[in-house]
Amino acid sequence: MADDKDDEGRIKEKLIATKQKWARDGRLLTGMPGDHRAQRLPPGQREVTNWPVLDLGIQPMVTAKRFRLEITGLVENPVTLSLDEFMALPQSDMVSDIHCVTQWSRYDNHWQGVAASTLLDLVKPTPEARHVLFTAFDGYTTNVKREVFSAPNVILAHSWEGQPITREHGGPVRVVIPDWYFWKSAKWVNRIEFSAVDKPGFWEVRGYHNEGDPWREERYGEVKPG
Ligand SMILES: Nc1nc2c(c(=O)[nH]1)N[C@H]1C(S)=C(S)[C@@H](COP(=O)(O)O)O[C@H]1N2
Ligand SMILES: [Mo]
Repeated sequence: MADDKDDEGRIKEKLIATKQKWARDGRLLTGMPGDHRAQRLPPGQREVTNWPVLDLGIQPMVTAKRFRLEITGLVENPVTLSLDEFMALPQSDMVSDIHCVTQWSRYDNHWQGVAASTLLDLVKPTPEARHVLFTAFDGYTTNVKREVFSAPNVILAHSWEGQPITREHGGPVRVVIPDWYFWKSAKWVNRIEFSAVDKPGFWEVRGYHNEGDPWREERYGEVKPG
């Protein structure tokens, strides 16, 4: 983690340890039976109207000069984009809800940026590329299956509600994967790697679920009952 300069904060070891314990204990699981997909609010969530900030204690300063988006691995056409090159790609607008594993949901967020589908057309992942790993400027990583990244509502966003995404929320560019819990949406994204094998990310190796579907309450992996 070469980027965790002092002015960007310190890793919150205690907070990470607490969240890891919650994962072990299965905290926040309602165990509500049935199919909840019909309702907008997933089980165990409550709606908020503010936008909480969650990070590991580091909010990297990613200037336009420093920003690079590398898309690599099992792709026909790997690219490394500057911010200008990223902004010059075809732009999309999307509206989606946020569902955080810590139980808050925020409705109707207006995003602007480059659709995942646009990036997929650009780099052309090979048929073997079943998995995607995101790496961010704070050292954070998170993984999804290729089909999750390929969903039509996935966007690499630079703006929220018509304004550039702030540093605390992951600007200049963050991932938004609305159908999954928000820990899968990497802030300050730096690298997208396509691979044949799954590479679990920061929270996934600390007890979080490898998928993350809010309607199935996929908060934690291998929760021991009781
Ligand atoms: N780079 C990076 N991305 C990250 C995180 C992080 O610590 N670093 N935290 C994740 C978690 S746990 C959540 S809930 C959301 C929070 O995004 P927000 O602060 O914009 O609400 O970002 C996700 N993406
Ligand atoms: Mo989170």
